[in-house]
Amino acid sequence: MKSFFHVSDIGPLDAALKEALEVKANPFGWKHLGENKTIILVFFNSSLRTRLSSQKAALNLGMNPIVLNVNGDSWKLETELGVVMDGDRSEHLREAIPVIGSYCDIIGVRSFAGLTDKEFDYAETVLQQFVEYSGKPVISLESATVHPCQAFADLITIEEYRRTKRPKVVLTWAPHPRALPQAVPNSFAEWMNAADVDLVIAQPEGYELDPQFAGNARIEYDQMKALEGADFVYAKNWSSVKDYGKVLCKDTSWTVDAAHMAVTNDAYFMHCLPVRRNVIVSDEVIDSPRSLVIPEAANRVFSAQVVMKRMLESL
Ligand code: SN0
Repeated sequence: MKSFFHVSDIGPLDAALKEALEVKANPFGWKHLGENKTIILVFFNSSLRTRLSSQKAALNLGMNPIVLNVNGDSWKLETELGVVMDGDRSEHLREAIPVIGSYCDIIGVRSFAGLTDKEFDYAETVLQQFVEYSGKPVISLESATVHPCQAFADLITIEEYRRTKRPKVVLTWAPHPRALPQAVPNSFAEWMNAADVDLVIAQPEGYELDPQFAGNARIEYDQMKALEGADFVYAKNWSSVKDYGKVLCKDTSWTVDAAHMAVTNDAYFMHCLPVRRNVIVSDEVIDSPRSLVIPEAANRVFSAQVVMKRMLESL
């Protein structure tokens, strides 16, 4: 596998899921693959799960993980080409990336959407420079438009907990005080569209996801109606695509609480974390036995491990 951004990069999902469950059952079974191999994980933004699960996945495969926190430990990096670098950014990606590439075999990059320039974000300008200038396989650890390691872990979790062959999965927008990227809902929708599930996206007007990710999902503007009979409720806030990066709605009636869960088919609750309690979801729902947020986060190790395993196998 050359890079990991989209569901198409992983090939048939049945095989990927089977492999994830094999890796989960035997996490150290492929430890020889990573011997004398190095992965560099570059973080332009904060992280808890991605940072730890990626390192754990690399260690399970016998690899050496090195973490670089840009803006903290390194020089501040310029990401735009053609600018006069007389500000506070000391080094350009054009030099930093090939240097990083010369020290490792695989690169993981976290680089959130800036949410000001849609064209810059949706061209995945930062991630594409890593592909172009490093010469190494690149994993998106949440980049401007996608978070594939999360979506793969979500799919593994749904596979483990589903009670029917084709569960109803509802991705519901929920309120948040800040403008957040679309990467998590984009990838979740992309992966659920590719999987054998009935996907419904519930959102207020103006929150339509880019069609390349929303695909053929049913869109519902009445959240309660969308939730009826759901087997899985996946809550997430995102900012508007149309009115790029803007918060258009703060309606707290969209916060997922017990009344929302009551109309579902005794659904499981999911969220990628970090989550704002009593903003996105009530304490009662996230603390209930139907909440999968912890097993979902635990599966982040195995989604990352399958991706790294396949990259190591094709080096
Ligand atoms: C990120 C996002 O894309 O929504 C990362 C999710 C994995 N979330 C946040 O930035 C939340 C920040 C906050 O203040 O709650």
